[in-house]
Amino acid sequence: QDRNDMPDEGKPTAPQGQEARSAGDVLSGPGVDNPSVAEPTEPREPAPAKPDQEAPATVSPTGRPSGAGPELREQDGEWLTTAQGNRLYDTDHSLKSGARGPVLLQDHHLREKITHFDHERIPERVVHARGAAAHGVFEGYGNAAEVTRAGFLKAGVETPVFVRFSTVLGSRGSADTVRDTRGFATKFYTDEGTFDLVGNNIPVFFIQDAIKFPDVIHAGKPQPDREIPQAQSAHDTFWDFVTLHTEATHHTLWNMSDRGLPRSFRMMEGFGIHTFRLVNAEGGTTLAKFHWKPKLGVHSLLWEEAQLLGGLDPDFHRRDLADAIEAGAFPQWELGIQTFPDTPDQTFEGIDLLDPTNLVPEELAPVQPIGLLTLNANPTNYFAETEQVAFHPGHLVPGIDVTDDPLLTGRLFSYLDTQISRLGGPNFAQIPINRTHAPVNDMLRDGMHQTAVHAGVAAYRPNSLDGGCPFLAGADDNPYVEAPVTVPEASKVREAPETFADHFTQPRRFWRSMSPVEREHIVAAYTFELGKCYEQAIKERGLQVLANIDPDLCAPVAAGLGLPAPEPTVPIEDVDPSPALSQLGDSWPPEGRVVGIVTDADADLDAVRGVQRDLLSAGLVPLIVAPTGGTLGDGDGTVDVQRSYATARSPEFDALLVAGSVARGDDAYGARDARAAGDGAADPRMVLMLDEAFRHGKALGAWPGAEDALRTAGIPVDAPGVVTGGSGAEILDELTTLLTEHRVWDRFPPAQ
Ligand code: HDD
Repeated sequence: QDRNDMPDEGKPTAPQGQEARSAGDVLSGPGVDNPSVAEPTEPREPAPAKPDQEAPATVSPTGRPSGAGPELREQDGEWLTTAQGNRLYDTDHSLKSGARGPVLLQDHHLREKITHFDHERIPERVVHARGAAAHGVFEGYGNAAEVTRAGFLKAGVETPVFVRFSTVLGSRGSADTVRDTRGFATKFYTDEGTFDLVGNNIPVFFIQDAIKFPDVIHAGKPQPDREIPQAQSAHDTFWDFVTLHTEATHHTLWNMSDRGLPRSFRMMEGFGIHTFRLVNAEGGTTLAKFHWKPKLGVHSLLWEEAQLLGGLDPDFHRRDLADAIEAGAFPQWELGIQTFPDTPDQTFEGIDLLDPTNLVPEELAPVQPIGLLTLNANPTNYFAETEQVAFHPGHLVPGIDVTDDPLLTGRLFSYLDTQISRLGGPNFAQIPINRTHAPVNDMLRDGMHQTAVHAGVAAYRPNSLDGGCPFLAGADDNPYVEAPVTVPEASKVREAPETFADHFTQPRRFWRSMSPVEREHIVAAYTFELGKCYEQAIKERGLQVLANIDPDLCAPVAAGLGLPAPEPTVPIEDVDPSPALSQLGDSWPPEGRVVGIVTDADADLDAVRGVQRDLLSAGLVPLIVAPTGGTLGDGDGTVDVQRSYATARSPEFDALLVAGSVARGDDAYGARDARAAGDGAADPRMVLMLDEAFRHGKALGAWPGAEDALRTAGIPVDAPGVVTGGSGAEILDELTTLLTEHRVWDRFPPAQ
């Protein structure tokens, strides 16, 4: 209905002293034959930006270790307000017509609060949905100048970083300790723009060409009919894919090894995987692979621990990272590079450097450390920072360029594309955690969630209205330069090079580089995973792949599945092992290791406090375990309990020291457990904890006088890694030494 058709009494009336304009007036304007309305003909001066609207802003929370400054916190003043800043006097009751009457639609606060809540979630990442992150700093050693002109690698340059670790397959709420690859993505906020190194804790990838990425992920994610299983590879579609696409064999073998079950994000290596092209100040190029080497060494959980933790503490890894940083035990990694001459064939010692299912053994090309990463601050807000951070392998800085690895090329497309739907539009670079620390002067305008208020009228260049700016960098300004390498002239084809065809030699090298106990774990993992498949044909195909890696790997898995071991269908050629691939055989700093001190109110509490102090000053984390929570002792000499019998379980601890008895707790559980009859009987929960810790190869010690507690729990006190019989200090010393090797490996009988 036209407004003019309204009856007179419904028409708006003109404010006093003004004439109401007719519809004809409103419609007049440029192009309408009405000389009384003038069209502007002179270009207008742009309105100057207000000081707080300068755009795009370069301030970022990462400039401050805590992650957010007051200007970014979006919270100010003492009063609870609406999003528009109107003070509220009540937020717990809807506006109603009388206390028992209907809720009124006019309640803006109610509608705003619920509407905002309804839209709190954004789509989770299609892969790597579950993650945890931290802020830190990277310092270059200055020794990479010969191969790259990247400014952040120069000696002493400190660059803020944000690092996100993740699992690949699970949803955002899945457990941390599942068997999976871990993401290791680092954002360097360098002066020359942002550099993202988006890697994993495994140096090779499942596929050789990005076009297969949707397929491998469809196969690994929960099956589409029932959405089962969550965050696990032990199912038919995953094994169907990786046995039909044998290029996945190498990565799958790493997943089945201890690398699939990291003890901590702090104890993982990281790899850039692809071969990159480094460019030095003279334009000379070198091929390189990036490595992160953790100062604490590479260590893993046992499968049983990982499974227990899935229920006991699904946040085990994120908690471990956040606790360590909060306690000041800042995790550190050295960034290293393996370098290779940039030859036309892009191979090294016969290894195709463009094939991301290949690694180059460190014995052939040593990893040269070029800088140090320290994570020193937890995020302030998970959603704002960890969830909204957007990585992209195409975020490069001068001196680091890409190669023609077909997996990398596809990634260069995918990451930008995914942020647009995940973060709701093309302006995700303006989200505080994603803001570069370098000045930005781009021609990107408008779009969903545009928060910059751009001044000027000429969003193009050159122009004659905004001074022709911005200017283009010249050769002396170290601009972003793609290395002008020659692209071979060839026909357009959809095929892989012949050098991508060998899928078994590199996995065989990995298998043959493992220690006996690591091999035992791999055999157990394949037996479990293939054993969980329903389809017989998939199990048989899985065994065929294993036979082609090495019949010695295939035979015990076949035995476990109750199937015959097939003959290999490829020649089983010898390959030199690479000792660097094994996690065992060295020792590492025990810092940050968790030592449970099992004690009780009757123990020598002064001595317990002494142990706590010694462990803390050695950089370890002592946790007091006692029958119930609260405080032991009274007066000045009290000890706070961190874990009770009801909350303590073995996988949380790297070592246990019994400094008291393990007698039945008098909480509800202890009191009613029929097996714990009589005063002084061992508490079944402590028996279980000590038994598990022993089976899992944890260092165990008993304080003088507490050896009986171990015996009561059925622990053979003369077994390797069980420390009794010395002074308290000696026992502690020995436990700490045992921790430098992560586990008491001698307790595991060598595999047959
Ligand atoms: Fe990817 C996320 C690592 C291949 C497509 N990837 C993502 C993350 C990591 C990796 C660590 C999480 C980043 C974060 O914490 O936000 N991806 C890798 C590595 C690969 C790899 C090391 C091979 C060497 N990825 C790969 C391919 C494709 C993708 C071949 C697509 C063709 N990856 C994505 C993605 C994600 C992603 C869909 C999901 C969320 C995101 O990007 O930001 O675009």
